[in-house]
Amino acid sequence: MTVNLPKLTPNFIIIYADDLGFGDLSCYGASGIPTPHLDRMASEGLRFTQSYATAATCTPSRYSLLTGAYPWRNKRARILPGDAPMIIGEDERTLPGTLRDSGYRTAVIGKWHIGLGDGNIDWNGEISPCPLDVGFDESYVMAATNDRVPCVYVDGRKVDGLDPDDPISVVYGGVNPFPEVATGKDNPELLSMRHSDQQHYDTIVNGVGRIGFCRGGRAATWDDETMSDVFLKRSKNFISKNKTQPFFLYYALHQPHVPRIPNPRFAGSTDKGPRGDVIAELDGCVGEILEHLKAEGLDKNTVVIFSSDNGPVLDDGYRDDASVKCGEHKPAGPLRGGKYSMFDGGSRVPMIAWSPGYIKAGETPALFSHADFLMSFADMAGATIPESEQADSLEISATLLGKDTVGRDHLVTEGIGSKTVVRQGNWVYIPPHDGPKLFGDKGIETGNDSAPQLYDMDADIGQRENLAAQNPEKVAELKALLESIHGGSPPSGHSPTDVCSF
Ligand code: NG6
Ligand code: CA
Repeated sequence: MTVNLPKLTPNFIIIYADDLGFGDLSCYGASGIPTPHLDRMASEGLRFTQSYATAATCTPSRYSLLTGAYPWRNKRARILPGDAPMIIGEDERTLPGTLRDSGYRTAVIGKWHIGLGDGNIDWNGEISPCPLDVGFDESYVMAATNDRVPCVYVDGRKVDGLDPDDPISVVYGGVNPFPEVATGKDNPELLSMRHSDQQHYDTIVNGVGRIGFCRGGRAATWDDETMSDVFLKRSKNFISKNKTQPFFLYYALHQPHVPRIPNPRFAGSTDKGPRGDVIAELDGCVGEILEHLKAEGLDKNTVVIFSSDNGPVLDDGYRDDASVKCGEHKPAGPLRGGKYSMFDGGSRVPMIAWSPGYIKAGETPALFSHADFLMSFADMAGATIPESEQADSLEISATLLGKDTVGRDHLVTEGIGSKTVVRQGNWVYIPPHDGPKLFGDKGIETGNDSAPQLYDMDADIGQRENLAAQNPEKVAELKALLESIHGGSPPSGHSPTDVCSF
């Protein structure tokens, strides 16, 4: 459908990092990892200090980014295995679908992790549903994460480069059903990357143990070292191809998620080991996209958002020196907790909105939820969404453009297992939860406590002083607010593939 749009309708690009923390960039206070392009993007754009992904893990956050709905509304929105079915319904309102209906060309390039197929996926045939069924015109994705099989790119409905004589089979759970496939468990001598847990010792692909069993698809297997270049090149092509009409690109980076395998150009470029190197690589990608927009004359008419799907983790299953080499660098900055956590380190993430034509440079403390892209972009694109389909998304484009510095009144986030947390103004309320205080051996605080927790984020960004006992009225008010949003308890997204008894 071609629609004549008003001249100033912007293009949109969301560059979404995978597990990048609030403190990982110099423009957010870090000093150990060079991120010159993101720092420049921040100095030319609007730097958010209180923007939140909706969850502390990937699938739930990305589900909200694309649908505008809080993840606990969908009990399948939890960390998905690589063969999980698509969790967005084909008739569900989505951000790309809304923009496509308004005349935009839309693409997702990079990490998907929202599920593919209908539960009985045939990797050797047509994959349906896929991103093309939920609003994207083009799709070039890794199905789940870079530590999960199948380690292939899916181009539209097909695995890219698949040799039909070497079909792919994927199985999750149990014991290895493919005797010819080497696993990290039985063939550790074949591993070139060391392991710290038993979840990443199934199929060995490129010398790295992955979660899940997989055989076949050798010609289609990705090369971890060039993954960044593959997604970047596709993204630049998509931009160039669509320069004469509005477009939306969801460029979903795989860095700095494990396994961290930078291109040799970046290997050793920092003194922080592979985690630092892939952050430097990610920064390079952002720089190239901004340069490319300028070269194509699109920099004044494109809104670029850079953010992350959840907070940081150092050791997430591979011993890659991230903890050892971290030194003084604090991936979550001043925040408590990290990936998986109910504390702010789990879901408060760096976010920069850049658009020389639309957004004045600066910094904003406005409260923003990644669920808000749906309504806010829709408004800028001239689309209207019926109230019944707005989900949890708010039209706060003025906040995104820096004209409003308050943003939301309140928002809900969640730690792993759909454990919800509410923030209103400067207050964060974490309901009582049983469970371990630390997340496995990752050194990350979960936020579990049998007592209610209340923090004043203005006075105590590190959530050190639980003020619940002194403020029973505030606790009651926020408890009631949270329950008015989701009822007594949200559906639990916890599953055996979530790590730890959590
Ligand atoms: C966990 C994996 C972790 C990562 C995560 C998903 C362990 C032992 N395993 O189950 O490595 O893949 O799932 O990350 O932690 S996410 O960013 O996609 O949510
Ligand atoms: Ca993630």
